[in-house]
Amino acid sequence: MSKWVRAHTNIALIKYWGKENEELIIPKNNSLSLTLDAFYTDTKVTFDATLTEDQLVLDGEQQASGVLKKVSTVLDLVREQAGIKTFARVESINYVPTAAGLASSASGLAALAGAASEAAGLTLSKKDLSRLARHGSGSASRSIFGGFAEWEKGTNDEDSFATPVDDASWDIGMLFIIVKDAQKDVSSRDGMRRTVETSPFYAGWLNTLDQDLSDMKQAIKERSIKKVGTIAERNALKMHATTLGANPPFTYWSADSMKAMDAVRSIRKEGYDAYFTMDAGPNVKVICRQTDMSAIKEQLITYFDEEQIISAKPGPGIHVREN
Ligand code: FM0
Repeated sequence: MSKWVRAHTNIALIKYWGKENEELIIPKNNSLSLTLDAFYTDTKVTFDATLTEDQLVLDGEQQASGVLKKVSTVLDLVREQAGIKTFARVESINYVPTAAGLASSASGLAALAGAASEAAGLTLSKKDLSRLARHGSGSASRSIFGGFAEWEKGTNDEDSFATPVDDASWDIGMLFIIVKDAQKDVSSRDGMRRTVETSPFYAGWLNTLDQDLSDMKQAIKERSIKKVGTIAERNALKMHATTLGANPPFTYWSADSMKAMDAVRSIRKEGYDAYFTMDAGPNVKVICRQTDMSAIKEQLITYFDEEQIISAKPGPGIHVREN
């Protein structure tokens, strides 16, 4: 009997944005993230000789074969390593506190890497699990680890993987602001490709990354929310600036994203250390002290409905689910 494996999502403080090698998912730059407790995926894989194709049952619903591309990429690598010839049934449950539209490829593909290798009887190191998850989705490479993790870009399949940076067992947390006015979708995969290929600002993004990354590592060492937040906010704004220079241009920001960023700036003026970051969608994440989270949430619900705000703390790395 194969086991259920749980992986938590992560949010990058230094963003991954752009691939050096599209096929192997080797990134242009190192990235650094915080794994969170509030959002996670449980996955179980069963290799089954009676199947005629790979199957994905997500939250109880069988998915069309079109969405299976990333899943089959990971399964193929596991089959190759384990000498398995059969297709697999993948059962997956996404745990998201509300209907947040936070479908997470990071937790999903990390859990799949863990569950598939477990079902195949492979005993992979964390490093090799991270490499495997990377093939599904780049950001998934970081969800193998709890706390802060850095994905070292490397140059090839062997040396591109995440490593733990700090267990985040200090006073840091994140509030998610789930906005309601979703923008037209550009997937992160398509968005980063278009930006690399066409945005004149992309070079500027890459130029400042090493500095942001080393500043961030120092800030984490110092356990300084002020510094971690300031660097993360700056890094996210730079990433989002590159999309405006793309051809055709695009943005992940909606009117409510702007409202959320303004709210965070106002809360900061009131004396709280609160900083925002955003990914390839309109939701806004607020970096702050865990001990300030309820006070900051009180302020945020003067701008948004209470159910739009979700509190998260640092979360654990990938593990077999206990039950
Ligand atoms: O997480 O093409 O992993 O560092 O979330 O599957 O490798 O979905 F803000 C964007 C995540 C990108 C930043 O990209 O892309 C980050 C982002 P894939 P992902």
